[in-house]
Amino acid sequence: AARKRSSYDMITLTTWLLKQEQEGVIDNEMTIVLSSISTACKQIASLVQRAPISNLTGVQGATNVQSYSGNYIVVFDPLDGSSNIDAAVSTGSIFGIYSPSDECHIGDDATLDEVTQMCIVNVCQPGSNLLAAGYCMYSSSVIFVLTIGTGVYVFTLDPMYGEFVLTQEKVQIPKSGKIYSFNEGNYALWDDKLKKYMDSLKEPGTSGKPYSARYIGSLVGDFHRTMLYGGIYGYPSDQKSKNGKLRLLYECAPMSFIAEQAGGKGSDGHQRVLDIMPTAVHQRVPLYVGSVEEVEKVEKFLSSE
Ligand code: P6P
Repeated sequence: AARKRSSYDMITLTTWLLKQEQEGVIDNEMTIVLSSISTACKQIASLVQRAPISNLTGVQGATNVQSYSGNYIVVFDPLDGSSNIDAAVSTGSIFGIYSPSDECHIGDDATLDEVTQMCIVNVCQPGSNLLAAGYCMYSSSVIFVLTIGTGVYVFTLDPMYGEFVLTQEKVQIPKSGKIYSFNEGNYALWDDKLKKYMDSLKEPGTSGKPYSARYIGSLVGDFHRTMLYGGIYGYPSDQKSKNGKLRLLYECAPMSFIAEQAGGKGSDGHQRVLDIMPTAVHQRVPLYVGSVEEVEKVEKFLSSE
């Protein structure tokens, strides 16, 4: 488990980012981009927490965006799991940061449409190119999780003074975990090999205890619990959704990068999510993410004869 920090040696996200910049791990522009994302997440947190009051409910379908600053491309899913807002169930924002791919040559006189198109071209890169990724979970606490490629760091919003403070560093996903997080309502639509895997989790086995099912229906909440407690989150393909439901660029790749940085695994059932070369901005892929042994177990079932 990651080393927890006590309250008196508080390090804010701002201080932590400046330290990374001072040590040359990130440059000043990355510091600014990440600070801006954390500010946006604080604003979303305050909107989400007052949703029923300010009639924000029913906000489904917030737009997933790509934006382009000087040296960085940001993919941002501002409110993943937004259908949970009306019931005040956890939601989250997910982000990933890339360098512009070397095909990107945007002329100074480029039109907005050309810049947008080039941004889209730029962002179609494998997740292995991610420079940073993270999410903000809006739940009983507001939790900002970040990796810049040196492990996974967890910051908790202290409402007393509106700052994210470091509460866990170098998080490690347990190598195995007996919690599975799938929408079993889709069971009848799944591949037979996946059904066999799912059935195997319900056998008590030598330990005498079957797995426990936990499903929030919000990727950020289900992922965060999986990262801290171990286990597996999955959104498989099925007869209706041939590539599953989750988006590669701004859900599966950032979460897989975070999982790998925490010693876990992110797979589409057959290959590493971070190796998948996107062919479309809103492309969907199946996702199995969490403890290494749990992801490898489902991969084994899916590749069996
Ligand atoms: P289902 C939310 O819409 C989302 O994109 C993820 O946050 C969540 O894990 C999944 O879809 C839930 O989908 O089909 O189980 O309701």
